[in-house]
Amino acid sequence: MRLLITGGAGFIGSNFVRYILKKYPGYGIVNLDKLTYAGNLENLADIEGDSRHEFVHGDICDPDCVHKLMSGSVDAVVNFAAESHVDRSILDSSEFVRTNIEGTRNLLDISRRNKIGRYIQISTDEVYGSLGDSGAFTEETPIAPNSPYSASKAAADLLVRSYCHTHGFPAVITRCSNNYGPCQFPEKLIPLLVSNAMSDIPLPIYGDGMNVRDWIHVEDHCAAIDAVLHRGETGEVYNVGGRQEIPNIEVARRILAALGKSESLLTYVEDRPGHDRRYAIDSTKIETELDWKPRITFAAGLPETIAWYRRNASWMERVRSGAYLKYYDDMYGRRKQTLSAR
Ligand code: NAD
Ligand code: TDX
Repeated sequence: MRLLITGGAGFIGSNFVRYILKKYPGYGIVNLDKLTYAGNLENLADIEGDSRHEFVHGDICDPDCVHKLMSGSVDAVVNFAAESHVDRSILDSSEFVRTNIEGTRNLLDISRRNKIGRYIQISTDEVYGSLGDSGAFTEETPIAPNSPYSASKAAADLLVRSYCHTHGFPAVITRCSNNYGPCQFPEKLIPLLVSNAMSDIPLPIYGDGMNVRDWIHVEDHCAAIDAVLHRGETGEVYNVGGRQEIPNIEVARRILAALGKSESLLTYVEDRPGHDRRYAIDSTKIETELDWKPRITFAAGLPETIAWYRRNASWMERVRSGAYLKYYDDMYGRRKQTLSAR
């Protein structure tokens, strides 16, 4: 099988590329990524030179680029490419609308024209909005996004749904909860707190710290996407969650304890505007229909993830300083592949 993976230089996408190459030695991957601030070729350094993986620097909104890639032999598309950070969407939503909505539309149209056999839209639990103290999102929960980020993801989901309904387009949507693991950009809670704690910088806790997220290790998310890619039913939505709901302040305390740092680093800061209070995912459908379940507990996955960031302190340092952009130039200069040369 030959996959077009978009956003494969980002956090989840790069983990998925690695997951697929390891599990399916016969598969080929075309990895299309714009290399925004969040895309980092260093996340793929360990598979450099693997002929089964071809990196293409490009934009999912660019019809010519996407068409050229799809008119080769692509069997399935997995769309990770997105602007993914809620706080950034509050400051400026324009790139979220462009990439997350227009980019998805472009992929859908060109996939349809090229008769792609399977399309997976990587969505998020945030499209369902926020929960009170009890209950969990099911696939039947009405969509009620609260941030410009989640609104753009919900709009993309609705486009995917409409292409399935109107054109019989073979798409499936996954909606996953908060991921953690190696290679996550340190604007997101866990790598940000780990990085700050390692440098004895205060840990910013929004509001009262009691907002709850359902944490899933990125490896478990990759396994869920694998299950949906191979066994998911066209037109369906599959929720994916870790069944590990934890308030933010508790996450921060566990990180400090794991690193042997003082809780005096905890610093309550002004709340995020429109901050969703609680997410929880009911993933019964994928567990029963596709035989998937999360395997990595937060108790095991968090220390392992912290250990990864400690072992890769130079990765973190380069990402935080912006020096990884130089790595782009070095790596990309060597591996540059213009579409016209393909
Ligand atoms: P990320 O921000 O780490 O990576 C996004 C990647 O997309 C980057 O490599 C970036 O360069 C690329 N990209 C951005 N705009 C692009 C464009 N126009 N064309 C091509 N590439 C582009 O994000 P992530 O955390 O890995 O999330 C991946 C996907 O999973 C997103 O769609 C996100 O909405 C979804 N998701 C994330 C989480 C989470 O906890 N991180 C949870 C559920 C769903
Ligand atoms: O400095 C911080 N302090 C803090 O208290 C940051 C960055 C976050 N927070 C809080 C806000 C949230 O309640 O921690 C929680 C997690 O925040 P993020 O890491 O920004 O994630 P979240 O807003 O929950 O969204 C994430 O999960 C769903 C991803 O960023 C999305 O891409 C994904 O769709």
